[in-house]
Amino acid sequence: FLLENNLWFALDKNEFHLEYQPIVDINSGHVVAAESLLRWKSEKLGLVPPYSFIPIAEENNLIVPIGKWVLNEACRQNKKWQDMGLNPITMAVNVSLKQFEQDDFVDTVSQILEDTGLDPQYLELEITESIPVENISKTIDMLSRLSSLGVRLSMDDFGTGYSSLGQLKKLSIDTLKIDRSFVSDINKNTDNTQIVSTIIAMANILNLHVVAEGIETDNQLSFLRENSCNMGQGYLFSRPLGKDAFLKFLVENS
Ligand code: G
Ligand code: G
Ligand code: MN
Ligand code: NA
Repeated sequence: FLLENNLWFALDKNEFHLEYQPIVDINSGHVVAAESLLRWKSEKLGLVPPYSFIPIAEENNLIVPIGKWVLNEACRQNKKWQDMGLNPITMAVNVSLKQFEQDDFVDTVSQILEDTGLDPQYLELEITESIPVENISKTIDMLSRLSSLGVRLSMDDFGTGYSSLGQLKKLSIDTLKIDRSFVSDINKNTDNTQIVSTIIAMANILNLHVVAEGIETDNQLSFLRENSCNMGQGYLFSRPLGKDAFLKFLVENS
């Protein structure tokens, strides 16, 4: 209750900020994208981790205004880096199901792109496999309208849910992000190693981009490179960084 009470006022009190984790081209090491990650520094509670407050924000729909703030902030920051003359990168933003369910979600995204001046091709919306299949035609329609805006769509935590690679095409998905639980099993000689190489091979055939999440070791990186995975994210490259540290990383790895 304490957490929820404080969460209601967190936006007005400016207690949120974003961190950015680099997503790199596995072959060149260059930064190609960033994933924005929400952080809450509460005056009363200190730093509250996302896994504690995001589920609550989803339950009481606060994730809708919070998510809007995240989108705006992430787009604004990405435009700012471009205006500084840096190599343009894609900004990946996590979007909750609750946000997708709003009838005005596509308009909201469109308005934010207009307000911030960010070219839509540099925004990527990360959705999870929990997207509803009951009302699949409504979902397909909305994702296709988002795709028509020019923004990119990625499937987060791929492999942990039920969606098939075939479905991703119907959902206008451009990129799939292999869940880090599979990546961490690479080189432990489990079935998951085979699953990773198979996902990459099939994604390449379907012309989907692939990001391997949670890369922590050089062995995992070599395996992914040998299996033609294009992009990677994980502590091996960098932890999520504050905006100044990210800028430094971007300048050094462009
Ligand atoms: O950065 P970290 O590992 O602490 O993130 C934990 C979880 O919180 C991740 O699953 C991530 O997808 C989620 N998350 C981080 N930022 C956001 C956000 O802005 N919106 C939503 N809906 N989820 C987020
Ligand atoms: O669910 P999602 O993919 O959005 O989660 C992203 C989260 O994964 C971020 O909160 C980030 O802190 C975490 N993360 C990123 N790279 C690594 C990694 O190499 N190892 C681990 N354990 N977590 C990571
Ligand atoms: Mn994510
Ligand atoms: Na993930």
